[in-house]
Amino acid sequence: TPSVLEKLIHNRKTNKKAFAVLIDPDKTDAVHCHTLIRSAIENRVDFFFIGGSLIVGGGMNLLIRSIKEHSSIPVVLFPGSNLHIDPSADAILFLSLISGRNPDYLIGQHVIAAPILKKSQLEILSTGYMLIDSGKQTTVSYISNTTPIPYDKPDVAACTAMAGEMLGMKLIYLDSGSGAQKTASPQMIATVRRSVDVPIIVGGGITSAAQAVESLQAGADLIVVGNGIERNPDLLPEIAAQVQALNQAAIVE
Ligand code: 1GP
Repeated sequence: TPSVLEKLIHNRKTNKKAFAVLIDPDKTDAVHCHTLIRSAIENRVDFFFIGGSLIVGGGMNLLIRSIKEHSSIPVVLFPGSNLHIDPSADAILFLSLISGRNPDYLIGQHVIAAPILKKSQLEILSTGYMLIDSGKQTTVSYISNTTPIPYDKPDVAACTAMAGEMLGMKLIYLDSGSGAQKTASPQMIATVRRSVDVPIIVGGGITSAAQAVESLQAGADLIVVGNGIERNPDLLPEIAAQVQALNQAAIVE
């Protein structure tokens, strides 16, 4: 199987879109998790993202093992700190919070994590992580003590993404924060898309299939949905169907 990055780059070249389901270990119990995994397999979800700003319970390893037991969908860690490293996953988003000016989240956590990651088999995905303002303060912005990029400043987002790409980052993630009232605007996504070549991940506040399509058509390569599916499990098949329809259309073109 191709690595996560290879798959995203290949998708980008062939104009194919991908869909990741975000699971917060604190918010899922075993029964709920099994239903979610089954639904993800049936609907050919591309990736599981595992994470949260705070992981209070100790359920991360159990969650990953239960996903691995039942499916071959790649598991990507989406860590809130270097306490959230688990070598039983397939890959980790090595996030540098480039929208912020807090050195700890730009490089500090990474120095501590590096020797642990080096020993693991995890695929390291160097990611320029950008928080986008969504009206109210998010947990990530509070915990990281950083200011998000203003919602209506696509140029700031574009220049930040360009700098990230020039620094060698392989992915750009536009995140409005879990449960955000609004996702990064299509205009911002499109501006970033025109400014960098690397795959773009968009997440935070996607609660309908229409919104997912809007972000993908604006230029997102991968959308991440957590809260929306937790609240309404039917959203998973709905979004998956739309992503497949877009990918069918891309083949016909
Ligand atoms: C948050 O991008 C993710 O970091 C997903 O957010 O839970 O709002 O879908 P939601």
